[in-house]
Amino acid sequence: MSGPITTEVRDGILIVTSNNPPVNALGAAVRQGLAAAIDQLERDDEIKAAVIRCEGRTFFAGADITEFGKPPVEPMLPQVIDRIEASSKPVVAAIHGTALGGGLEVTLGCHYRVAVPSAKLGVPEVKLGLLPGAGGTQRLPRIAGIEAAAEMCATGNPISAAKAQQVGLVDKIAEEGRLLEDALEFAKGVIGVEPRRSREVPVHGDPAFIQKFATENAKKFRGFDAPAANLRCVQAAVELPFDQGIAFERQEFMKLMMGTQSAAQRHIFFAERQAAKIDGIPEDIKLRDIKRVGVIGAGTMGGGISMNFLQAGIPVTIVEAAQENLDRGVGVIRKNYDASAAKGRFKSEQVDQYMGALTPTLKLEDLADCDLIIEAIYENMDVKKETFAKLDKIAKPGAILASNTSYLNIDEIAASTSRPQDVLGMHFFSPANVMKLLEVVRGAKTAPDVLATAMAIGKKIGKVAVVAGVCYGFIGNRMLMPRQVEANKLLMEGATPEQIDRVHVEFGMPMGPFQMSDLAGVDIGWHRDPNRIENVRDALCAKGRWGQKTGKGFYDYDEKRRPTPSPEVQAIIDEFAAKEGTKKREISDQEIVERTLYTMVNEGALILEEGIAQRASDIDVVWIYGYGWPVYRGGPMLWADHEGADKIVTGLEKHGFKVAKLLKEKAETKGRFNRPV
Ligand code: T1G
Repeated sequence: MSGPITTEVRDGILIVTSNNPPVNALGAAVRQGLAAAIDQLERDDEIKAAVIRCEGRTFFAGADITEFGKPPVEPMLPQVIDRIEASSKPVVAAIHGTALGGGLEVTLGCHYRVAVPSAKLGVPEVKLGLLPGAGGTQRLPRIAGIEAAAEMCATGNPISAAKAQQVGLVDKIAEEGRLLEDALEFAKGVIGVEPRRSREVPVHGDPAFIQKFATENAKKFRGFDAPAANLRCVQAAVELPFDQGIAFERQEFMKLMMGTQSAAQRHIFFAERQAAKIDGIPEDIKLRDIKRVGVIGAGTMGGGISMNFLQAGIPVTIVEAAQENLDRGVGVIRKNYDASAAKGRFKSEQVDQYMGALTPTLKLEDLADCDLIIEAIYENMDVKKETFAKLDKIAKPGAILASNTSYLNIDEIAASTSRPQDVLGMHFFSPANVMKLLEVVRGAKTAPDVLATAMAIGKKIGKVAVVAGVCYGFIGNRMLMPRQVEANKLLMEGATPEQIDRVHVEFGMPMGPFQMSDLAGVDIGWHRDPNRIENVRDALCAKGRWGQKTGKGFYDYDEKRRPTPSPEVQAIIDEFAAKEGTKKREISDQEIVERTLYTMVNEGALILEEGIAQRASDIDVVWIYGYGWPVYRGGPMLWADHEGADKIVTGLEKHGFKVAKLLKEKAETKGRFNRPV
């Protein structure tokens, strides 16, 4: 039998093996092979049972999501799973790696499940805006119980083999390295026994858990369609006979599959992986070896950046100018680790290990043995150029010199060294040990292997790295600017901070522009002269309204940091509006969308025209992972595809904006920024 599925008979047991790298996705050829294997099982009286297993790094990791949106090819996965379940002879799944989505559903069609201790089992479809569409929502409540089924389906989080055994999803834990042997032994033990078909097992557990779980997670599920659909299907398993439950699941699955949210979430799944690819640089380029990292600056960013490397097992030398700042910085790192350990994220010995790999120093010279040095000091070009000039004399040949600058020109910084080819930007997002986005800013002279090494080390420390070109604000912060400019203008014209923020939160952002300003600090970038008051922001800062950290900014905050609109702020806004002679008017929510979100799309189109981003999906990844753009809208450029470029151009022109050429082209040709998935 050619193709990804092969079979072998050993002691009367049919071993069905899939070899479909990289993750044994259940593409058409795999499904056809599985169906043929079940035919062989049924046909050959010498065969008494079967084991289904996978070669490579994992058991089936799900349906082949590259097939979505294409004409279906028989047999479809539900039919294959039904065939396995209906078999008159027992079928055992031998699970390693990650049995996910359709992969887990295949194991549920099997009569028994054997897994190695390191295996993970899950139904992550909800993260793609979907639900397990091959019987998972109906079989899980029967095999694992209502509670486990509800949580697994609605969150998409996988569970360990041990947890799976505890809830009845795994029948036996195999020894690492003996999975096939243990699965064969298990199969021998059930020969002649009527196969235990999942569909015939009664649903068990507490049905009330479903609603309780939905309520407890309402905030997390806000705006998403799929979690509620998953829970409705688990509820259907409780209320309906199996076949009717399956019909309900199919109906709910198709609704999600045809919706924009799943298209958006599948787009981001692939976009995140595409972002790691650098056009024009071979994927097998030799990378520089990063054994030790230097971080300059032990402030919020320097500390957070250091934590990423320490947690990845890479020692860090952290430099500060003054002892008290160094001590404070190291203390904050320790405090953050201790807080995570208290929440069970790390063991205390891990914290000691991380802290043991941190070398604090006051001397820049101590960075001489570092392979990568990241500067995270004051956002001032002169200070940065001076620092890089010193680094140039200290760092060893081949060391990568990176700046964490949020806006400034990497080429100018590189020019202050004799090695511009080794210089680039590594722009982390605050808090740097939490936010997943890393903008890797390539200078005009950055060497290909330096760029590739920075991207690879970004992945190693758990970041989603995106290549950006040099311009003010790179990709994310550059698109933030038109949004902020328009938000400030709208304040002068009659909108309030709470209206503008509400529109953004209702859109799906975690917070609006003014809430974000209060969180980050209204005083960031302020000239610090309380007598120089040229705009609303200056006036707020002059009054100590620096944001949440001072208990008041654009909003007033109570002891729990809950915001309330501030009459004092409104008075300041009105005063400036009067001074400007701007007449107040009723401003619609739609106008706020057009002026703050459509303008971001316009900036994104310019970023693409200028080659600052490699592809539109990179811009989407930046906004999802750097600013919390709702993943069910797929990022600004995919959202533009769904809105329609023509509608966006009309909206922009209505307010007198100059429309980017590329955006205009998309409108004229009904084109898209991203290929549909
Ligand atoms: N289909 C097609 N390609 C896939 C794939 C999939 N399900 N999963 C991964 N890939 C590709 C991926 O694009 C990348 O390609 C390569 O494999 C390595 O992936 C009916 C409808 C399994 C945990 O959601 O979570 O089943 O970039 O870089 O970090 O109910 O991949 O190399 O060209 O992520 O080691 C449900 C999605 C599908 C699992 C491995 N399953 N995959 O992580 O490698 S819907 C999922 C993952 C479904 C049924 C429903 C991860 C991984 P390239 P990678 P990794």
